Amino acid sequence: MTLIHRVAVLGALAVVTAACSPSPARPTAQPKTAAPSKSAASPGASPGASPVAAQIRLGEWAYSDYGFRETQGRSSQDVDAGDYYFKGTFLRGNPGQKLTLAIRNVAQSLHNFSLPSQQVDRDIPTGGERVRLEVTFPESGALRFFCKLHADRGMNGQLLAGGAEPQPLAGLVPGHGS
Ligand SMILES: [Cu+2]
Repeated sequence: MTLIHRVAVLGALAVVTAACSPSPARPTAQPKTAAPSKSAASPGASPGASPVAAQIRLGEWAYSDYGFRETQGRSSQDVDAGDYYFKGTFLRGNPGQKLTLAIRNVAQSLHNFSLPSQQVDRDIPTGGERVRLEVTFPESGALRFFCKLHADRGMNGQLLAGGAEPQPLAGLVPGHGS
């Protein structure tokens, strides 16, 4: 078969294929990404769904652990609030450092950021608009912050001064005594 013939045959096949297709809905070429994929197995995953975080327990409180944020020398830090976590969870700063948190609710339910020793009790409404509030790192050790609605579901975090590690901290949830 000569090249000319081959081209002619292919051309004819293409015409036949096109003519036989009853509808253009089915693309003739299968996308290369048609290989088995995990995403196909979970079509119901919604964008607001949160991955399961490791929960660690420090004293009387569980913490949904979405990691550390190193904020030494910074003036602001973005934080996400979701069901039921803060991301980041453990914020490191210099002793006495002031830090503005810009907190965005990435979930469908109301959350809150509370740090009673600094008179902070702010709701974080849904919708994605960042709520800005200032916190101050302790001179040493750690301070616990929490969502007052979901602290018992692991929605806790800590401000860590210097090289302090996450540690057991007692603390009240408003409504559970004051
Ligand atoms: Cu919450």
